[in-house]
Amino acid sequence: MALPNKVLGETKAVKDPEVEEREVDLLIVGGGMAACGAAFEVKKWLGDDQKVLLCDKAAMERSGAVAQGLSAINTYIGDNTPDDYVRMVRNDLMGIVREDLIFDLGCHVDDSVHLFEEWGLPVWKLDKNGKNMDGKKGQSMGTLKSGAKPVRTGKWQIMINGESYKRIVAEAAKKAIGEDDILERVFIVELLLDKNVDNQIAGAVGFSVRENKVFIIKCKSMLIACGGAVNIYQPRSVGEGKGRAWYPVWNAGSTYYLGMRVGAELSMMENRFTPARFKDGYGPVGAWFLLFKAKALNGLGENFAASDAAKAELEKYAPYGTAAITPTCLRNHLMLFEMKEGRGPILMDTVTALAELGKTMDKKELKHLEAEAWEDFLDMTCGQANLWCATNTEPEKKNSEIMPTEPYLLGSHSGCCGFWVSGPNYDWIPDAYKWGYNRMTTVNGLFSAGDGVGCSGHKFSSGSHAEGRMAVKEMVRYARDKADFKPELAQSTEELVDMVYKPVRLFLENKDYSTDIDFNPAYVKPSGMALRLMKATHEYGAGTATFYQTTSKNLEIIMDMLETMKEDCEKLGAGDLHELMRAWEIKHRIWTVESHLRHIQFRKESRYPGFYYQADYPGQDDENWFCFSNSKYDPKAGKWDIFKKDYIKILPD
Ligand code: SFD
Ligand code: AMP
Repeated sequence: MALPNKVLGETKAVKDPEVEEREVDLLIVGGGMAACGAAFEVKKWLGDDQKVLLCDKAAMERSGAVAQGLSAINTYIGDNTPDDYVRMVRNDLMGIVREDLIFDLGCHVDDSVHLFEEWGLPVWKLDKNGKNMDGKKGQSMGTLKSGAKPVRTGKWQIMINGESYKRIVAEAAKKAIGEDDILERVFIVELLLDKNVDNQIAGAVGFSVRENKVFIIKCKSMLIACGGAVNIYQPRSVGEGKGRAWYPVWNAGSTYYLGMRVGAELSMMENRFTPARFKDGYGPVGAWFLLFKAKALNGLGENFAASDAAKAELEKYAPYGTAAITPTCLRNHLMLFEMKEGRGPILMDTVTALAELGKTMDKKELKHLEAEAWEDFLDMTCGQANLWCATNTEPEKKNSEIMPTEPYLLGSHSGCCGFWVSGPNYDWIPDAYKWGYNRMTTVNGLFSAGDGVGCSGHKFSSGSHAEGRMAVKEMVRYARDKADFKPELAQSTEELVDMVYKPVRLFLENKDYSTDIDFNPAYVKPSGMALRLMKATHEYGAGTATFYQTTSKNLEIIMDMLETMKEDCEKLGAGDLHELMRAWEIKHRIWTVESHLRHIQFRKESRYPGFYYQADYPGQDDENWFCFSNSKYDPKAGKWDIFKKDYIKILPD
């Protein structure tokens, strides 16, 4: 498949695309960490008579959140226990989590990390004197599996030289599943339920972003692992920097959209992740806080997190706020508190941190330390290193600002929105948490992993991979148990093609009516719709414009705006294949935002201060809200239902 010609522009869309129909037992939608885990694992369990297919909207070598690489693996249990992992996640997410899912993940995640190392990912090690050995030196210390000690950033995180992390993981995945069972550059638009069997997944429809072709794929079981939702709120960057974000810009909430549209129950969609990041470059802060032991200072140069005012603030959120490790949202809350009190901006004290570490180092070691500080960004957010160059920032000489970014929706990092899925079939797991197949959503045959699985954050890259592996085994079992089931679609091929190519046809029919192809009374372009969504969330949906605060009235207004946006999506126009993808992405984003805000509206408290605040319902109300909030869109009736679900504590404190 040829790449679009840069001179001629993107591949023009035509009215009547080719159609390719396929039928498999298992369909994996996505090609990121979770999907690569599934692809690596699937053929070990698949019967000779069963078929699998993986569809990624991009190219697996560099798709998803790990595209640019990462400099740490944030979940490696090692000498810790899965019990402690559950306690850490529970505390970080303010108490309401699915302990069964987290424990299960904690039992399996290290095996994925061991595989990454076996496939060639350099993991930093400690030498016998406790010194850090990175790159090849780290490899010479032996493998984690054989007992070598990793360089722990924090209790759960280990350092890697991870620029090529995704390539390594994708190579193993591709090799295991085989090139013939992969479709790259195919964007999945909608999932399809079975015509005859109620609440049973039967397939998906999508299109190639490289050639005019629609794919209709039937299956018995499916994994949706399309990552989180990015660019749903106006980013802080403007002008030429717009589009810059921390999480992967190409993940448009498809996971949530695809599942919710066929009626899969969602949980904790109100939970968002508003990460603190190096301002403007989005460089992650974990390595600086944990490995380099840097402190964040307020504008007066004070270590505000250690102040009495901060302690008093945290005590309001006990037991989480007073725990040994302050939850991520509350760390943000403290930053916002300082800024609102007029003591901003917040600075990462890189100068003192490097000077302190350098005290016991000779010149060569010191140079190496400085290189590591740069590499932290070069391995995963190289734009931040560019920004340091552009602003003459030498971290050993000049501190850098950090700032809470715009919000993201995800279930694998320090957030926990996603699907309500079945836990594994252990006797200690309450019946309300399991319904037969581990990681299956409430739609039969439809599974998720990584950012898609709700109520169990802090999986990160390694946990998402492991969860994909866990889910796919159950998918094979499901498909085998349903050997006699023959998926049948309710829609005809023509109806499906009409739906997918509607923006193209609308564009082609009307494009000559106006003098500017982007402005036309008959259609709206996706780029305009994206700006419209971002303005609305920014101002009314607790974006950065209002310091992440919203009110009941604001929510009422934005819900109304979203309704109109959804109506107007029927008039999206797309002239090329890239634009067709943008048209579908914006629809996925709008629905995802709607579910997020519906949940915020439902939960009458502010459980995650620092991530968002409801001014009418400040603080936490454990008496009424120590429970999950779940929602379900009924595809037949076109109606939403949103309700409480009991939280069941499994593991004692
Ligand atoms: O520093 C469709 N993450 C970190 N994890 C770590 O372990 N260590 C770190 O250092 C991490 N940090 C970090 C991280 C992410 C990013 C962007 C940065 C820094 C800058 C988090 C992990 O990366 C994350 O947890 C996992 O990648 C989540 O895995 P998964 O599989 O749930 O999502 P994905 O990898 O993004 O993959 C999504 C895939 O879906 C495809 N896709 N395909 C078909 N049709 C559609 N409609 C689709 N929509 C999307 C995508 O192409 C992709 O293949 S740090 O901040 O802490
Ligand atoms: P980040 O770079 O912010 O994505 O964080 C990477 C990892 O470090 C995650 O597991 C975070 O939970 C953790 N982390 C980041 N900052 C801190 C901090 N100040 N204290 C404890 N853990 C942190």
